[in-house]
Amino acid sequence: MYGVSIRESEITRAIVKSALKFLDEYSSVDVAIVGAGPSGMTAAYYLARAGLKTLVLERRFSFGGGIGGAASHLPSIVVEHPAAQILSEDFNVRVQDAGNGLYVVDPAEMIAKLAAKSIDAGAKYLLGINVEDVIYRDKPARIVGLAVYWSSIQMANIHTDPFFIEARAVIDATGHDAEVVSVVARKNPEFGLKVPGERSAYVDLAEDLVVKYTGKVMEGLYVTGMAVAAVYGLPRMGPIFGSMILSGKRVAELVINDLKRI
Ligand code: 48H
Repeated sequence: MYGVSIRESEITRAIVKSALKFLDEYSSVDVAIVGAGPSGMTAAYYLARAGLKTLVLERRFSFGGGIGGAASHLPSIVVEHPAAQILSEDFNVRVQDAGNGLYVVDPAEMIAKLAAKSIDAGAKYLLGINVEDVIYRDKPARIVGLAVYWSSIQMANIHTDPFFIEARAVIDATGHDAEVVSVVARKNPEFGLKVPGERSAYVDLAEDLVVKYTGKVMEGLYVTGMAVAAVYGLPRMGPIFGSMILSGKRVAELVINDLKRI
């Protein structure tokens, strides 16, 4: 074909060699981010840019989380200041002034550029991976990694033991259900974590509080994005995404600062 003869087994070897090299290299990372939604991808960009070995684990085969389906499936994402400026300046996303302090961006562009910018900064993504549990240590209590398996296995509903990824910091960016913090709260009650779930909508309050409460929930475990609202019982904000960007940036700054001190 095109002057080259392709052996089927060589295709297999190329896949297996490169995939295993990747999994080998990334079985231990500085930061594991669970979820490739707006907060997770934003965090990935700043963490990778700071030189940290950053891996994003996403259960779907696609980027973006809630960005794509954004405002009731209408193709516009609303953000406010200063997230609009951050999207424009750091991610090169085109931002349109919609008046009243609001700005509109194209969801497809936002997904593509958050992904591309974070990858160009050095972040790695593993798509189609479901995070089902954490690895912990006691004395002192801390989270030191994740237990994961392929999403297809989860969908097939057949039991398989997970494999492990060690991380100096784990970030829960799983959105409304705060899945990582929830599993720690359920399986390790001695750590005292609770996930009360988010409250009803109150945009002004929600946008500020989600950013304010972004951060460490216990040693080794951080929370960003909508998961913050679930963990701290904060109001939701509906189809406005400024706090997701600010929260992702903030968690990255906190993790960078903490990891520098260790
Ligand atoms: C692997 C997982 C797992 C798992 C989930 O929902 P997201 O977009 O999350 P955020 O917090 O970055 O953004 C929230 C925003 O999209 C939103 O919903 C808003 C602003 N709502 C306001 C309102 O009032 O409703 O993305 C989370 C990602 C998704 O892609 C999931 O597939 C993924 O995390 N994920 N990946 N293992 N256990 N759980």
